[in-house]
Amino acid sequence: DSMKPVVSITHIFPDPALNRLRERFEVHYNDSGQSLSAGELQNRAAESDAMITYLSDRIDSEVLGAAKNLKLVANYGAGFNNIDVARAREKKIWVTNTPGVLHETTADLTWALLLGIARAIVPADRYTREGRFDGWQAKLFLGHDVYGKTLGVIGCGEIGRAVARRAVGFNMNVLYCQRHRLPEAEEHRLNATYVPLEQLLKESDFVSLHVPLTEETRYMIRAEQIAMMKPTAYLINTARGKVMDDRALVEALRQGTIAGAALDVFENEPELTEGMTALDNILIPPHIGSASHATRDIMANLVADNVFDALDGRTPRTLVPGWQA
Ligand code: 8YV
Repeated sequence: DSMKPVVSITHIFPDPALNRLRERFEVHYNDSGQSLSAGELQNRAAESDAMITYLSDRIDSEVLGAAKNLKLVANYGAGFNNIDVARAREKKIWVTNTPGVLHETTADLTWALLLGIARAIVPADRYTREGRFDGWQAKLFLGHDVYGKTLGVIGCGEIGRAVARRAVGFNMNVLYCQRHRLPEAEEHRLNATYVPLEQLLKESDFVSLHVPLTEETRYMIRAEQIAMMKPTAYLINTARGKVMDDRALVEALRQGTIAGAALDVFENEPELTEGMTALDNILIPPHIGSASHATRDIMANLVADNVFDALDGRTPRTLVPGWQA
């Protein structure tokens, strides 16, 4: 039915939300598993009433410029650094993301990485699988303790706070830094202390990144910042790759400047920085922070809700901050 509004989905999308959309709209679904090219994104923008995008789609001024009836770009994810929000706003195209639904799952993964790297779970597992375990040894895979240590949370939004909250059970001292001091972060359940970045880097045993990628946060962690950390400390990035300099990290891990790192996101994702895979003190899952069955369905349903809002003439429920401003 050519009268139905067109909704383009640029990448693999969960079935329950996909089916909801198909009941009402003409859905152009890219289920190839490959990202669309810039030219293809422009074609989608030209033909669609709403577009559902994911982090690898660059929704820049050219793509937005091709739009004719486009009312909404609905990003399947909390981060939306892939979208030129200012340009969209100029063109009166709404932009939404998925806040409020994936922070707990991403905090779970952050803790899986934190514990996993501190106790060398992956190399230890590999050792057993390789048939090398020939009896208990006092010095086999010695790691560092987690309980009672200091956790530094950089960026205390909903993900950072969910990470900090989990630290209470490990009896940790929590430091946080971000643009503004945050009374919620100091409430009893978190008991986090606001400190400058430099102090957080110097005093933390685990440093975890939870800032969005913006002009302010791009490359905020470079060689100089890594050098401030303790030689026994670990760095965890489940935020965005370009918040840090991965080459400086690889070099620091080689030199023993810090004890280890865990990255769920990469500077030039999906490419890896040279030398990364040769290191044993780094964990590198493939951007799976929000990847639980339940959370991905909830995210996709929120994306669909935003599409229904926009195409039924309501203001979408989770506009990105820049759009509301
Ligand atoms: C998304 C993420 O799955 O929410 C984010 O910012 O990085 C992930 O949860 C990914 O961005 C796909 O769009």
